[in-house]
Amino acid sequence: MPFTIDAARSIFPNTLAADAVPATIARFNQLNAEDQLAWIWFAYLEMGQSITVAAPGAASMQFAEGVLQDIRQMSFSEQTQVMCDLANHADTPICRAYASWSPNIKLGFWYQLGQWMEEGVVAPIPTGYQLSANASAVLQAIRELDQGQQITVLRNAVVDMGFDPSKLGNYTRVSEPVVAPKDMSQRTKVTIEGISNQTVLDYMDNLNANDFDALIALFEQDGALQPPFQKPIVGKDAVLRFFREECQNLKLMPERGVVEPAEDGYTQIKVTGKVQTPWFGAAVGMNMAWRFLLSPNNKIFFVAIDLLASPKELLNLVR
Ligand code: 45D
Repeated sequence: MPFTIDAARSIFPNTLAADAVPATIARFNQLNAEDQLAWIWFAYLEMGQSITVAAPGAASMQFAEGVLQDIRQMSFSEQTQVMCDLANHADTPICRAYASWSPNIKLGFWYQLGQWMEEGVVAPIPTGYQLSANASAVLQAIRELDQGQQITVLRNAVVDMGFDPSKLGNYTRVSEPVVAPKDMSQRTKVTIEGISNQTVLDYMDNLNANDFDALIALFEQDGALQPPFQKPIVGKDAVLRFFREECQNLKLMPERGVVEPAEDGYTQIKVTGKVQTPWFGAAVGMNMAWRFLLSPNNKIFFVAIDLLASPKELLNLVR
């Protein structure tokens, strides 16, 4: 076999990803739990002035309902303890439940807590809370990112909280039910300047239609998908599970691309464009690249999805 997943990861090496995102997360992780919670609160408040969550119903919350109601009944100091435990990755029943949830459920959970903090039902960040000097510096760092990068930092901060899922042993993963694929009459077709490859066009259209069965059929059996700032997810079964658990209701708006032959009959294709998440809708268009490596029979052997460093990168199609 000519290509390994590892080799595939470095196609189009000139693609500049938004390294500021993991850098900001790394600095955030150095803060203590109180500072982390206050930091997210302030970042979220500031962002809320320019972008608001478009679809609070983006996650169906019945799965977190039990834990949310338990927290609602607690005293302020118990609630604060729960939030600190989550930031500290502590080993508690709530932190374990949290670890079993999909990212969308985690986001919905915090969205609800944030609402309750505003309403005074859940312990707020104390008025006049003074961020440490480090936390203030990290807050300044997120201010300097574009909106797509800001929401990615917040998302990743939330997803990392709770008990470490790899230490859970056998557990039931909790994610939202898979919605039915869009009706054929409701589907749209993308057009990508410079790209007529049907696999790439079908990838975009099927993901936009939540048609994960058609989508996964575009992959090689041992194919892989690498989400932004993550390691590749390898093999059709794992990729399909990822689509069902984490990729509902995205809107992909690819703009342009380039096709080049690679070794041994493979083809590499880079596409750039925007992606919207159901949480923020049209309010935030993330600048993204897809780097595809297609096998000789035109199936996806590898695709990396990158959050780009700047809008300028949308035009960077060079190898
Ligand atoms: O701690 O082609 C409080 C793939 C304070 C699939 C709070 C993709 C205390 C293949 C404020 C209460 C998926 C890879 C916390 C494409 C506290 C593919 C709350 C890409 C935490 C294109 C904070 C998809 C809150 C992409 C409520 C790139 C924060 C999707 C909420 C990106 C933050 C989606 C929210 C992103 C962030 C979504 C709602 C970045 C949502 C971000």
